[in-house]
Amino acid sequence: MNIKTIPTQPFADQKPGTSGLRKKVPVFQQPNYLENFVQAIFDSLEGYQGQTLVVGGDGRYYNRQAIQIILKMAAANGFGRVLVGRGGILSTPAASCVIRKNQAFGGIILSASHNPGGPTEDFGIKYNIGNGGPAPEKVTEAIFAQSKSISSYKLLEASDVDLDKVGSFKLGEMAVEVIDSVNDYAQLMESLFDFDRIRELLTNGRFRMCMDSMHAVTGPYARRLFEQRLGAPLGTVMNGEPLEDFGRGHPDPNLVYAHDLVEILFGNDAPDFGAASDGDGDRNMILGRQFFVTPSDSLAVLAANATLAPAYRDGLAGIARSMPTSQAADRVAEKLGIDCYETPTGWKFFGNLLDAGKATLCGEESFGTGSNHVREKDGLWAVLFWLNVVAARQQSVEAIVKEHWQTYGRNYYSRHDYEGVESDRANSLVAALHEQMPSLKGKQFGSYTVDYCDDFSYTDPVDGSVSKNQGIRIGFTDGSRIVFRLSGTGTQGATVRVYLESYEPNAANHGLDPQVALKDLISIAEEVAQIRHFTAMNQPTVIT
Ligand code: G16
Repeated sequence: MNIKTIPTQPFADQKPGTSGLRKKVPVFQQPNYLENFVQAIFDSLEGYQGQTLVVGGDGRYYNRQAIQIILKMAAANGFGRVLVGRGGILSTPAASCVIRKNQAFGGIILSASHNPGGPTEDFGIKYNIGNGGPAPEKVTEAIFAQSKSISSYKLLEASDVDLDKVGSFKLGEMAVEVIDSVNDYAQLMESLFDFDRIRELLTNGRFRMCMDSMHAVTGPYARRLFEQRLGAPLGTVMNGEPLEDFGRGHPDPNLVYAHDLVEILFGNDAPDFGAASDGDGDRNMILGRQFFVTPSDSLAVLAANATLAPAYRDGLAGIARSMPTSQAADRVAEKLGIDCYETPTGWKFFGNLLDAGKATLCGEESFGTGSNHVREKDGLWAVLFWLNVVAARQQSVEAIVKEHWQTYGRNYYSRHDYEGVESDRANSLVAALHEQMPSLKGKQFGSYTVDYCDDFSYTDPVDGSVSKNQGIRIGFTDGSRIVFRLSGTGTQGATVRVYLESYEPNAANHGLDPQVALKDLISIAEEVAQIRHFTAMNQPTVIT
C-alpha cells in the first residue's frame, strides 16, 4: 500500500459558512485546495479509524473528481469503509438517511446546493456528523482552525474507483461500497407516508401533478417515487436528468428560477399540484393551480395537518423554525400546546432539538422543510407530505391554505435579496444598523411602533452553546418584523437579505399581494437601513 504524505500550505479562506465551504470551481481546482479542507475535516475528528464514511454529491461539475480524491484520502487516513452513491450521486437528505441507516461515523456531501454548477460556477463541501446532520458550529470551527495550520495531507496512491457499478471494491485496506443512490431513501419515504392513498390520488385520472427536478439531483429519486412507486404518468417529472451544469439553469426552487414550472402552474389548463426541488434535493417549492405556498406557510400547514401522515399520527413533539421564518408556525404550535423553537439560520441548528426529541418538524423560509426522519431538510419529503395531506383532505392546495389562514390568520411574508453587493458596502449597512439599534425602541414609523431591536443571539437549549450576531431584528408592537442579515452561502461579494412580516387576523383582508400588504414595512426598512444608499441598488435582485 502506497500512502503518501504530501506537504502543503494553508489557505486562509476555508471558513465554512451557513452550510459548509462554498467557492467557485476554479478555487477548488487549485492544487491542494480540496485536499487541505478534507484533511482539515479528518484532523478535527477523533475515533474514526476503521469506521464508515458516507460520500456523495449532487452531481454538479467536479463532483466525480472530488470523490476520487476523497476516497483516496479516506483510505490513507484509516477509514474502514466508504459508502458512495452510484455515479457519485446522493441527494443531501439521502446522504443523511444513509449515514443514519448504516450508523456511519459521518459523511462528506459535495454540493453548492441551489447555486449554479459548471466549470466557472459553484462547488461546495460539507461534513455531516453521525446523526446524519450538518456539523454543528463547534465542529466547523475546529475544521477551520485545522485548515489554518495544516502542513501536509495523506493520500493513497491508487487508480480511480469505478463509481458507475454497484458493488464492493478495495482501496488499499479500505472497502468501498458503491450503493444504489435511491433505494434507502425511497424505503424511508414509504415508511412515513400513506402511499396507497397518494397512489389513488395520482392515478384517479382527475388529479394532475408536475414535479420539476431542475436537471439536478432529485430526478432519479422523483422518477422512482412518483412515476414508478406511486403510478403517476411518465413525464410527471420534468427536467429529471441530472446534468453537471443543471442545463445551465439556476437550480433554486422559487418563483424566479423555477420558471418552467411556474409557467405551467400559472398557465391555462394548469395541473392541480406543482413542486420543484433544488440542486442537492433539500429545498422544495409547493404550488397549487395558480397558487404559491410560501415556505413559512408550508411549515405551518404541514404542522397543523401532521396527524394525517402515518409517521406523525401521534402528534408532534414540537416545531422549530429559523429566526427569519414567519411566525405562522408559532400559532399552530400554540394551538397544539407544543413548543416552538426559534433558531439561527442554517439547518445545523435543528440537529440538537431533533436528537433530543424536542422538535419533530423544522422549517426555514428559504424553501426548507423537514422532520426527525433525517437530519437535513428534505425537498421530496415535503412534496410527499403535501400529497398525503391533499389526498386525505380531498381539497385543493389553495383551499387548504386559505382555510388555514381563516383559522390562524395570515402572516404576510416576503424576502428581498440584494445580491452581489460589494462586501464593504454590505458591512457598512450592518454597522450603521448596529449604531441605531439602541435608539430605535419606542420609535414611531407611521402606524408602527418599534417594540424591540436587537442582533439575534441563540442559546442552544440542549448543549447551552451560544451563537451571536445572527441577524438584526426590528420587532413592532403589533407583531410585525423586519430582519436584516448577510448571507453565509454566497461565493461572490455579499448578499443582503431583508425579511418582512406582518400579521393579518381578518379573513376579509387575506387576498392581498404580499408586496402590497407589506409596503409600509418595505418603506420603513429603506428608511432605517438606507438600503439603496449602501448597496447602490435601486431594487432587490430577487424577491420571494
Ligand atoms: C441560505 C438560507 C438558509 C439555508 C442556507 C443553506 O443561507 O438563507 O436558510 O439554511 O442557505 O441552504 P442550502 O443547504 O439549501 O444551501 P444564507 O446564509 O445564504 O442566508
